[in-house]
Amino acid sequence: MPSPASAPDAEPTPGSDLLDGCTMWPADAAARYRAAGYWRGDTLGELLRAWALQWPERTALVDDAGRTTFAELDRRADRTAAGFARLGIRPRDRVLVQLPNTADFVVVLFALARLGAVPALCLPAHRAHEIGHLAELSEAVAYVVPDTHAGFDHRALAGEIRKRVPSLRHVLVAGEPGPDALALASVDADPAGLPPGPRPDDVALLLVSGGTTGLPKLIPRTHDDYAYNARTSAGVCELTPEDVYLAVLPVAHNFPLACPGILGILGVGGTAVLASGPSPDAAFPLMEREKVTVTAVVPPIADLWSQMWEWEPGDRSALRLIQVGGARLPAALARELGPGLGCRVQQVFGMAEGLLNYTRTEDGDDLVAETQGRPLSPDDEVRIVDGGGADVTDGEIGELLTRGPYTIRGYYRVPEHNANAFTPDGYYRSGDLVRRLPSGHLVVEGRVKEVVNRGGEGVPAGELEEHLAAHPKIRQAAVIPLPDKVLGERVCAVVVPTDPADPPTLPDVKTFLTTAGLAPYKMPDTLRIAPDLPRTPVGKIDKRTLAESAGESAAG
Ligand code: OOB
Repeated sequence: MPSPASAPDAEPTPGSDLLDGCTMWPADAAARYRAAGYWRGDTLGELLRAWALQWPERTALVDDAGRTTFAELDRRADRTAAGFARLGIRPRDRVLVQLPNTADFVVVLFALARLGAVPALCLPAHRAHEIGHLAELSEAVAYVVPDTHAGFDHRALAGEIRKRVPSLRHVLVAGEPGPDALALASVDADPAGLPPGPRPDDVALLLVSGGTTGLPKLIPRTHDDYAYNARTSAGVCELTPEDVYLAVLPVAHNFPLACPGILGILGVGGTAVLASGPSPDAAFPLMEREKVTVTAVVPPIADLWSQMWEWEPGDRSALRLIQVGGARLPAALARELGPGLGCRVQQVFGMAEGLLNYTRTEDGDDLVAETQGRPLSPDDEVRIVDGGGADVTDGEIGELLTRGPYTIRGYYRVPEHNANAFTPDGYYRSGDLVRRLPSGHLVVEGRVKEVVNRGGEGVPAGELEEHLAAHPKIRQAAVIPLPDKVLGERVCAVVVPTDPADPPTLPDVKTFLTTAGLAPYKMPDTLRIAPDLPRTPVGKIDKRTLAESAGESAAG
């Protein structure tokens, strides 16, 4: 009898027809998540169908081009899916999607989900370096771009990538396609002949990892896990059909997409408003016009908004909740923000790899100001470990490891990296240094790699940044290591002053930190005053760029 492997018509083993290069949950964990009702056997495409049947005439999306009802979104997703199929795009083919915050983004996402093709969600700010890498890694067959965005011609970038990456057969342009590409609007066909959709345990999308070091990685999220992520997040934020969610961060990012973001608000029959960006110019008028009730920002935007709120005209009083996450929110700003904006504040400590922590409605002011929340799911398993991998006691700082119903078990197609990024029993090593309070809330103290090794003593950058941000003359602070002949590394604090005409001095800062009770070895050795801090595409402090420029100025 031929062995199953060599028999041409052998039945595939269950799961073996899933996207290659992905590590999925073991069968017992998957069975548990289904039994607990987390994974409900939904696909994103079917979910949209159900929403459109329930609320056909409600407004699903608002963008610069106008308003889109749920029925219209459903119809556009179907027709675009059929258009992709007609181009020869098949289930499980990867498609790079690099669209700004527009209804087109949402249509393309659902269209690919219906077809079972897999979008890799690139940020508008990604350029040839990242896109080329992601295209090669995923062997993408198509690349969807805007014509131009924020003064950049994406068609030229797409042309360049197509020359470099042989798998890339189609460039689809939202807007004017130019000579060598197709208009996204022409990706349109009768959906009657669409193939059957994907399975709930299929990969629905690939998120791009948010690290500021090395090339980005792709994060495979399944229909089941991502639907749970969005639905349960909507529950924690108490979203209702009356809510209006404003997306100001790039929607390819997990936070505005599904925490609860666009998918969460659509799932309750509410409206998603897509802003071109987070500047008060772009966001504030939309907040007034659309009576926005919920939005999500990164801490520097929260800071900017809190400074601008009372000076900018307009009635934004419908806002009831501002979610802040992506980087550490200084406690002082967390306390100012709610009274300043006249709404509730929620801290969100999340990662594209999965685990989400939220502060809850019932949490008191101190928990909301001083912690980054607690895990979303009762089945989120969180371990906090020391350098040797042993669990620390509650209150001690250690590295957060996690696994659960919406946390990946491996990045896409990087087995060597996965061997270190995950423990043998499937925990994701987040690289985040945290401590846990008795209530289960987590406090983020920094990154494992962002500990300045000062002559053998470890100074966690995050902890020092938090203390620095509490100084009245400091608006924002970032702590980086500088090379030092004696100590190996010394502590450099780069600060944006509250008043540029009256910046703090190093002795000022040291006195302040000493009064706050900080250990002498954690004092900054160098203080740099900067007008601003470099940012990643979603607005986190870009420490790599900062360290490079600080290194150059230290050398020069
Ligand atoms: C979110 O996702 P990513 O993948 O861009 O970045 C994840 C990393 C975390 O590992 C942590 O280092 C940092 O960003 N981070 C925070 C934080 N939220 C994220 N650090 C301190 N305080 C926080 N509140 O950034 C993300 C994904 C979903 C929801 C919210 C944020």
